[in-house]
Order: sequence, then structure tokens, then C-alpha cells
Amino acid sequence: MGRLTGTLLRRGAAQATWLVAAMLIGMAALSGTASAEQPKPWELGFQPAATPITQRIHAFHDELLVIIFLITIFVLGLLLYVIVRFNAKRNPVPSRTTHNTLIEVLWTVVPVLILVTIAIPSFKLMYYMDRVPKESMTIKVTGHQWYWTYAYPDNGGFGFDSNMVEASSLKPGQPRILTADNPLVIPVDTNIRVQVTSTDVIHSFFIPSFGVQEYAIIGRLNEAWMRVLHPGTYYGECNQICGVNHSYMPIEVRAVSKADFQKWVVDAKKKFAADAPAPGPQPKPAPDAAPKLADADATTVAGN
Ligand SMILES: [Cu+2]
Repeated sequence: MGRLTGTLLRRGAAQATWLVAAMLIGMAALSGTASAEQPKPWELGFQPAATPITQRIHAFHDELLVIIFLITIFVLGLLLYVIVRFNAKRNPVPSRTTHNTLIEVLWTVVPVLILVTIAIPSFKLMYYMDRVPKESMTIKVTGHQWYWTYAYPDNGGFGFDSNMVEASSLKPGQPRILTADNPLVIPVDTNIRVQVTSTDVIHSFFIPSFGVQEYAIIGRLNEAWMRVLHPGTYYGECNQICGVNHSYMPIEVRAVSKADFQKWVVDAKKKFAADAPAPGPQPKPAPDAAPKLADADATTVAGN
């Protein structure tokens, strides 16, 4: 009986070793291919970090993983020890011990110390994410049901809407539900202040590879910041349930070199000048345009 159990245990251990090895190889293969900045099928872990904030978030996550691993192993060890050492067969007459001051102090103080060790880097990271260090430009993001508006107040004050590209209109290589008709274009290596607000319900501006997630709340101006390290296309989504088309308001960000960004600004100003005005206070309409607006309003009111 003992020999049979031993054989079974050994076989189980061998199988478990193989399973763990296969999982590790699979994880290594997947992490090797996950080089882009968008979700991938069967992806494990985070999207690669694209900003200093995300790098710090990932480092903090890895630290926590070590702490969690050590705690789990310790608790598992204790459980196994108790199961083996204090089972009914070995202890026909159980001990009636109920209190041990030293152990009680230890299991209160040690977790407190662990939490403090976690809290210090956690708060440091929160404050780092909260304040933009010496920003060089601002972008205003406005959430709507169900699209985003991006405005560039210190680059000429132009703005534009960014809508999802329907699956039937996608070009090869464009990801479904993540591609936008007018992506948010930003320069790399620039501290960008992102102001986020909304006009209807609560949305959330979320770009995983930037470590940016900011609520878009009506009547409030929330703030985040980002500095993208490498040029590329990055994807995010609204991640606050905001209505029936919540999953169809993607965020596509194109990070380009500073020179390319300046070129894009010149083109974008012309391209979007003819479109609807950007959100925020608008210059007064020219005198010749005013009667037209008044007429339109009067018609609408009369029609109602
Ligand atoms: Cu939304």
C-alpha cells in the first residue's frame, strides 16, 4: 500500500513538473511575441510599458508578486506541517492549548509591517502618477455617447471627434473595435497633460500601455499625464460602462516624432478647421455669420 502510494505520488509529481514546465515555455513564447501595444489572443500579463508610469506600475506589480509568493509558500508550508504533524492518528488526545501571546503578537505585527512595506512604494507611485512633471503641452479629452473629442488648446486650439471604424471598413492590419477614424496624435518624449471631461454620462479614458485611466465626469476636469517613450500606435478603450455602445468608443493613439507632430498640427488645423468647433469657449462668430445662426435658432424654436 505504502509503495503504491509512493509510486502514485512520484508519478503525480513528475506530471506536475511537466505541466509547470509546459506552462513556463508557453508563457515565454507568448511574452516573446507580445511586442505590440494592443491586446493579443491568449495574452498573459500586461501590454508592454510605453511610458515611465507604466514601467513603474509593472515594477511595483513584480515586487508585489514576490511578496505574495513568499506569503503563499509560508502559509502552504504551515498547513502541510499541521496536516502531517497534528493529524488525529498521531495525536489521539488533542492538546487544549488556546492562547499563545508571542504568536498572537507576531501574527498581528508581521502583517502590519508587510502592509507598511507595500504602502510606501504604492503611495510614491500614486503621487508620481498624479502630477505631471513640467508639462510641455495639454490635450483635452471629452467623452461622449459614444465617441471621443480631442482638442489641442496650446497648438492652435483645434479639435476633432474620434469615432470607431466599423468592422466592414477596416483596412488589413487594423484591429477590430480598437481602430478610430481620427486617432489622437501626440509627440514622443513630451510630458503631456491630459485633461478629461464628459458631456453626457461618466466615461473613462483608459490606455493600458500608458498606465493612464481617468474618469471623464460631466462638469469636472480630471487630469492625467503621459510621456510616450517610443513612436508607435497604441490602443485603449472607454472602461466605464456608459451605455449601449460602451464597447464601441476606442482610443487610438499615434505617437510620432516631435518634427512629425509639428507637420501633423499644420495639416490637422486645415483639415479640422471646416469641421464642428472644438469643445470649450469659442470665439464670437463673425458679424456676417451671426444672422444666419439667429435665423436657424428662430426656425428651430418656431418649428417646436
Ligand atoms: Cu464611454
